[in-house]
Amino acid sequence: MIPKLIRSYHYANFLAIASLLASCGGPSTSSNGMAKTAADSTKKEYLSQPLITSIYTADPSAHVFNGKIYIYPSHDIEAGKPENDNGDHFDMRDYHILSMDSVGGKVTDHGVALDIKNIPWAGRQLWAPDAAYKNGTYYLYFPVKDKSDVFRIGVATSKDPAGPFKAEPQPIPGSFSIDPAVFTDTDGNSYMYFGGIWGGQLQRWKDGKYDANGSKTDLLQDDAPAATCKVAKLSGDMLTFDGPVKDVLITDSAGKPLLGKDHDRRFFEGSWMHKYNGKYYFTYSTGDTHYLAYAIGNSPMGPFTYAGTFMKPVEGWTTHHSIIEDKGKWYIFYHDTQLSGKTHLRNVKVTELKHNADGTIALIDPFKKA
Ligand code: FUB
Repeated sequence: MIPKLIRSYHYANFLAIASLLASCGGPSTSSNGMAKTAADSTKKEYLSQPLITSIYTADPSAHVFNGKIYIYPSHDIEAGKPENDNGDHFDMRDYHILSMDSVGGKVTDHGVALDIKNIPWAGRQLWAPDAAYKNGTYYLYFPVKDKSDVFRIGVATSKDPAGPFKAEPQPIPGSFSIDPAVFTDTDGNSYMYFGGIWGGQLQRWKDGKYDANGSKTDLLQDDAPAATCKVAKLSGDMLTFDGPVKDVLITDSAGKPLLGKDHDRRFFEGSWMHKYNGKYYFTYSTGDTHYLAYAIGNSPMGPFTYAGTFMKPVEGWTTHHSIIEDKGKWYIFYHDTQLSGKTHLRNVKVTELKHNADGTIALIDPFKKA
């Protein structure tokens, strides 16, 4: 069992630990997010290198459009905001879209695709976006706090996958929290997965109502089913939800929902969906334990059975990913803090992802022994 002191620390505490460890030259977390001891600080190298070094980028949502790979990341900046449990220091103000012909090719930064000043309802903090395509239009989905400081999800459109994008005048009705991930199934239906606990405010929402003191509710209790990701089918025009927002149910192998205290396995933020051999793979970050985990189901709406961890903790507090298939290979896009050593100034990376013959995903270690 993880002591309460360890479980309750957040971004700010992590930063101090990460800086300390960076000076020791090793990766910054152990499996529970705490400092590694001298005994396990073997010198390691990064598995892959930042895709771009001219700006800080994070939360990479990758897609193949027109035979090219487009990456829709957050654009991290040093905004000078104090670090706190709400993640106020992640105060991003625009998006840049990256593209490349294939993994390993030249990366192009297409410049500002959407600026917060051009989103009429936005207050602050442009967090992790995603994109989709339908009928000649590209859709950029983005979470941002509204003028009341409540996270909502907006959508912007363009005829070019690299933008610029024009935001709709209002957020998507019924949307809340962060980290939209849009999956289009082989039958043409699209679904949005969204939500993130703690700074992402998911725990403050109950029965469609927002409670600013929601972190004190039963939604984060140890022995209750864990607060979980949300999913909604998208309407034909991709601009609204078509039907109710539902919970993404993640169970153990006995069919029981994962519990709030199950920090190594329960959902925290940063979801993604991919389909492989007819099965639906729901992937996500476990947040304070820093794993990327996956659960497998027979429908895009779930339920999903927890299947394991597929990436060990990266350097930096947050871990956020996307998965694509391109030219017959599968890839995971992710981020760490190699360039800055600071948890809010991240850089995106890519490496290959492998499905095993039994349908499991091979575990990725973002570090290799030197
Ligand atoms: O980039 C801001 C937040 O950090 C994202 O929304 C989370 O997924 C985490 O990566």
